[in-house]
Amino acid sequence: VEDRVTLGITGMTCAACATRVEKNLSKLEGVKQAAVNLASEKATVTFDPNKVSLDQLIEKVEKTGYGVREEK
Ligand code: 9UX
Repeated sequence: VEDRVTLGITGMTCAACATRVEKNLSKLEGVKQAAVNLASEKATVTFDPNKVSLDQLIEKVEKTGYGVREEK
C-alpha cells in the first residue's frame, strides 16, 4: 500500500532548507520518497499509510522548523 500527498511548506528561504525537509521526512519509517520544491513551496511525499500517518508527516515538518499544510 502506498499513498502520495502534496504538502505546502512555508518558511524555506534557501536550498538547504528544502534539503533539510527532505532528509527529515525521509528518516520517518514508512516514507518511501520525499521531494521538496523550494520554488513552488511544495513537498511530495510517498509513504506507506500502515507505517506512518499524514499527521506524523506534518509534525515532522513542523519540528524541522517550517510551516506546513496539506494541499488539496
Ligand atoms: Mo539556508 Mo534554511 O542558510 O533553514 S538552511 S535558510
